[in-house]
Amino acid sequence: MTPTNLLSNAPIDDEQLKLATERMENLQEELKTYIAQGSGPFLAAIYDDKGNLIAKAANSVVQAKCSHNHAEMNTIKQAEEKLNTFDLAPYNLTLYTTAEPCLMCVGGILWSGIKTVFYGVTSKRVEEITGFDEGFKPDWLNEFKKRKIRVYGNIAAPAGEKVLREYIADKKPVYKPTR
Ligand code: AZG
Ligand code: ZN
Repeated sequence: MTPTNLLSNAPIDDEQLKLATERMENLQEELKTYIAQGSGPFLAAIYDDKGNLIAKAANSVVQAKCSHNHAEMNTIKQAEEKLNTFDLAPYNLTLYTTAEPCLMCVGGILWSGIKTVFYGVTSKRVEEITGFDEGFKPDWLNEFKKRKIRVYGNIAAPAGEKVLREYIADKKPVYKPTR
C-alpha cells in the first residue's frame, strides 16, 4: 500500500516502493560514515534498472572548496564520467538522494537525463532542521512530469531527519555565501 505521505508525480507499486525505501534507509545509514570523514550531510546514489550501482557521492562543498559540489551534482558527474556521456537518458537511471534536491540540483538532474528520482527529507524540513538554504523552487514535480521524469519524495524521512539533527548537534558546518 502506498503511504499517504509520499510526495510523487507518478504511480508506483508496493514492491518498487519497498526497494526504494530499503535503499534510502541504507543511504541514510551510510551518510553517517561520510559525515564522520568531513562530508556535508547529503548523500546520493545512481542505480540502473538491473540494480547495478553506477555512482555514489556525498556533498563535498567544504572539502573541495566548490559551491557546486552537492551530493546530487557529484553523483551525476561520476555517472557521466563512468559511462562516458553527457546524456544518461538511454541508461534508464534512477537517482536516490537523502534530501530533496535544491534549486541547483533540480536543474542538474533535469539536464542529466536521469529518469527517476527518489528523495528523503523535504527541503522544508532540511531548512527547518539545519538552516541550509535550499533555494526557491518552481513546481518542480509537475515540471519533471511534463518531461517524463518520475519523482517520489519523503522516503524514509524520519531516518534522514535524525541524521540531520545529529549533524547540527555535532556543530558541523552549515555553509552558505555571506549576504
Ligand atoms: C543540499 N541539499 C541536497 N539535497 N544536497 C546537497 O548536497 C545539499 N547541500 N546543501 N543543500
Ligand atoms: Zn543541491
